[in-house]
Amino acid sequence: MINDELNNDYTGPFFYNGWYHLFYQYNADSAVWGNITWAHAVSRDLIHWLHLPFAMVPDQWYDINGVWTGSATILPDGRIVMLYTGDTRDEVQVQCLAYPANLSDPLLIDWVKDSSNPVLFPPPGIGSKDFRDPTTAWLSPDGDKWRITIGSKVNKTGISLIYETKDFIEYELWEEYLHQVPGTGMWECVDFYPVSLTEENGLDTSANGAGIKHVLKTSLDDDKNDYYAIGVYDSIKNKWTPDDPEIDVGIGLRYDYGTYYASKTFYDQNTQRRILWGWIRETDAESVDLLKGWSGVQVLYLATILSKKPNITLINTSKAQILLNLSCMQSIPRSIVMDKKTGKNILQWPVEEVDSLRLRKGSVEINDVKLAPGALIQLAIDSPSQLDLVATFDIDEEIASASASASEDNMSYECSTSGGAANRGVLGPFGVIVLADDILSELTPIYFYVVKGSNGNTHTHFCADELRSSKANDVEKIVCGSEVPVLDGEKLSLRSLVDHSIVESFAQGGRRVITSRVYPTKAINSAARVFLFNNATEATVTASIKIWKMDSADIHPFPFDHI
Ligand code: DQQ
Repeated sequence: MINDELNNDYTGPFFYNGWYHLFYQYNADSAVWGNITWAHAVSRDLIHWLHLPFAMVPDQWYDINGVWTGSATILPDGRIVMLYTGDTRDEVQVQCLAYPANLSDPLLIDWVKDSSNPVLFPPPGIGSKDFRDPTTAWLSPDGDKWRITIGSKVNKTGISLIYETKDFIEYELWEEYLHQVPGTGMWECVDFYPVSLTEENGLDTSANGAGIKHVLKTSLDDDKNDYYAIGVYDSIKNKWTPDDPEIDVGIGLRYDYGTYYASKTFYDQNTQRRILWGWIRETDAESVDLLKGWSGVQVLYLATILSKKPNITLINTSKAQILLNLSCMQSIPRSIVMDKKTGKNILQWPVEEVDSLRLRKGSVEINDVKLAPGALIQLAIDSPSQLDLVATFDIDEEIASASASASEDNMSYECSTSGGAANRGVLGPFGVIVLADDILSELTPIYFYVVKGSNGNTHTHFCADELRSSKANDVEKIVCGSEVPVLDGEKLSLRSLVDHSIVESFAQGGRRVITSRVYPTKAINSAARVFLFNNATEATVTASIKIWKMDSADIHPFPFDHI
């Protein structure tokens, strides 16, 4: 029997003295949520990780029911401030302050909770269970105060409270909210950060002014998805306004149209990037998680378990569910920039360090292959469960115009209600199939579906079809995706990172992203296959693809007693 354990949100990331620090919500006692502790890991390069002792455990009256999610702020003098939510012995959500015990310890192993904790209680009018997940702080315009925002709700309206502080101990509540959106419910893990309209680099959280917009992100407790919007932050009024009220936070764009929640960014001052991580939850039944003894994708612990207990059997999941390899931790870290071409969305892209895992030997490249309607081409690659794959697709223009009226009835196409890749249209679906077995009894297609109306307008959808991803019955299998902007002259492009039972797919340079959490039982390890396909009824598609086998990341366990 292995130890039961659970991982959820990742929390408080930062870069300091040459090391990336990552903490995450962890339950060492069970595969279901509870007893939440801060586990801690460090990396030099976001790829290879060293596991450290727990940073904080629930051991004070103000966090005895859980050391919940929080954020780090690095002060100009080099001190690190960690704000987190404690769940008190009476189950009241309060904000607490912690910091590294010894800043000269390069790994910052020991953490101290401040003696003035808790530093914030829920204010009047806010429910005691609706006050959590403080953000990284940013400076007020005159630079003398720090500001943070904390998610909450009033009735069904999701809100973002603003506090000001000079010392992170005494706080003043700003009268108005940073933002609010009716009908969106509790806002968890709010994130608020600037993006540059002109530069390629990311920005420090306090940056503001000309050529800068702000992204506001919330994790909606009611539907377990992360939504963001781009807007303008008036730092005098402390108000953020979305560029387009129709795609406001919680009702518009998602970071990821698959399984991705409780994400958080941090500014990496080392490389001037804004980096995003998210938690990939299980989509099987909780009873199954209890049987198998773990849940939540967190590579380090699985690696640790397996190194100590190589003969364990993971119930129901197949070995394919063991994510020892490519992923760094949680989701693969993504860099975030504004999409300057559309001006309407951010671009998310796997951090370039991931490319260092690409193995030159055994990579496959095919250029300009014609995929006729109904085409299916298997790609000969060994190690097909652990891949980085980049593909472009071009639809034969003549057919696309001739077919305009035929596809008119499909203008209301949506990935989620489309029936998946088996459902044929005039101009789609086409794309790649990963984690397939030889006879295609299991498969996960990642694809585009193009619709062209009689007015000549083209709509392109980017989808991932989990419907046949597993023979197992007790796992969620849906079709996910979204319409994706494609500008004049652009080819359709996708990149998928395949890691045994997770496929993170990026369309059009990261305008849309889908993380598929799948549970193959046959298409595992060397039995998995990769295909190019075109299931359109009329369009021929020209495809080019490059696939790299990916090396495994080094994950060093710390010698914990409980393993
Ligand atoms: N998980 C944490 C909370 C947060 C939620 C507790 C989001 O702080 O709101 O584990 O998954």
